[in-house]
Amino acid sequence: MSEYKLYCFAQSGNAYRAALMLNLIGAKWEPVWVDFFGKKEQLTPEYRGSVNEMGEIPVLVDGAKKLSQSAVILNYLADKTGKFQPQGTDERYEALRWMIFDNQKVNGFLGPFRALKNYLPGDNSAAMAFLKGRLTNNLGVINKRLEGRDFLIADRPTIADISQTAYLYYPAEEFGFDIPSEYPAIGKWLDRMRALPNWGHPYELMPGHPLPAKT
Ligand SMILES: N[C@@H](CCC(=O)N[C@@H](CS)C(=O)NCC(=O)O)C(=O)O
Repeated sequence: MSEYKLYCFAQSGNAYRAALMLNLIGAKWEPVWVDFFGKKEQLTPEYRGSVNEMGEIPVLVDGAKKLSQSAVILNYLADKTGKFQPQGTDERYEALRWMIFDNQKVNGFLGPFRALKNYLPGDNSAAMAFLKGRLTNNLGVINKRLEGRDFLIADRPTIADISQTAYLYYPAEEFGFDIPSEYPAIGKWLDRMRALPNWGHPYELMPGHPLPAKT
């Protein structure tokens, strides 16, 4: 029987952070697919009433406990298992510092950029151009951080690294630019993360890929 349930869908890099963590710690878990694009379940009163009042994915269920916000989920699982846990106060704050920067300005911009390119109709070019400008700077910050170091905050992978992966393994054509080759230190770090036991790609770990063809 599964110990954890994760509300998720394959196209969500935010949910991937939690799915990857569950896999890497060897947890028994099962995905609960959220029909984000079709029925837009996240907008329904049922979802907001009984799963997440914020109307967001991912949500982790551990017995009677329900947690949202991937950064909270990662901290919770690290504290519970001792795996990928920052050690000591300084490392904890450092992990938090990079996770907030990522949530807000790296994957926090990459997710909407990819959604505008692939899933949202209309002319999105102005919004995409704005986000691309911010991404060029912010992916550059992460690339510089990873030059000459193996992982973001320590000499071993922590939840800060798992959080940072979010959208970075999705195919280059979904962005229109190739992150691992344009940001080589990120590319090498993605290879190191991919080599961890039980690593899985977002499209393998979470249900709903490919999306049904539009009729
Ligand atoms: N900071 C949140 C972001 C979660 C998030 O924005 N998830 C998207 C799906 S990938 C969502 O639910 N969006 C719904 C909305 O923005 O209304 C996290 O890391 O969990």
